[in-house]
Amino acid sequence: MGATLSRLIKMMFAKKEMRILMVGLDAAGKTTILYKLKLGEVVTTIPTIGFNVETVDYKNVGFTVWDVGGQDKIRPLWRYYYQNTQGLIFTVDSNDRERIAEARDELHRMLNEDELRDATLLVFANKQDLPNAMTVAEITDKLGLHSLRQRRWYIQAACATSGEGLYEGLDWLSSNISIKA
Ligand SMILES: Nc1nc2c(ncn2[C@@H]2O[C@H](COP(=O)(O)OP(=O)(O)OP(=O)(O)O)[C@@H](O)[C@H]2O)c(=O)[nH]1
Ligand SMILES: [Mg+2]
Repeated sequence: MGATLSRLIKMMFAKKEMRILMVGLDAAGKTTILYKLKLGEVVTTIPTIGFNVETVDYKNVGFTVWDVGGQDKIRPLWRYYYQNTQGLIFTVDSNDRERIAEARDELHRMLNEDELRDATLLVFANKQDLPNAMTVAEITDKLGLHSLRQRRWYIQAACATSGEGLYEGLDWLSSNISIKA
């Protein structure tokens, strides 16, 4: 009994680690989000060829975030990052109405992968500062999120440049991923 209790207490206070894969179409704002979280600053980005990886510490959780380039030619590389992913962050440019169907297809293709079966899904509806941005409700609909079965998912309105919504997203992830302490 005592051993179980001390184990429980340890689990509650130990720093938790979470492996996060962040993908989405090119120019959605993934790298901007990563460095806003890591440095608190808006960095000047260039399209990511390959990946960036950073650890973001927030509320006793160390999020290891893999930010993988989203240009169409390099999207086949996403799958090399699937293994052990606990949380999937799918970032959408809320202003990009022309490519929202393409984003939906990429998202659903990925969610059908066996390796991502247990991954929790957070969608960032990014670039909410732009006047023509689609709302969260519209993006939820266009991405077909309500059709997802056996998937924990959440969509968060965000603006990477101001930082709005980013920590709310991490909050949701931290309380909705089964974590190994
Ligand atoms: N207005 C606005 N612009 C943003 C926002 N987030 C990112 N951007 C801009 O969008 C452009 C693309 O951002 P990136 O972070 O490089 O996009 P990415 O998703 O990493 O793109 P790839 O690496 O090609 O996959 C940059 O010019 C950013 O400054 C936002 O919330 N609002
Ligand atoms: Mg990038």
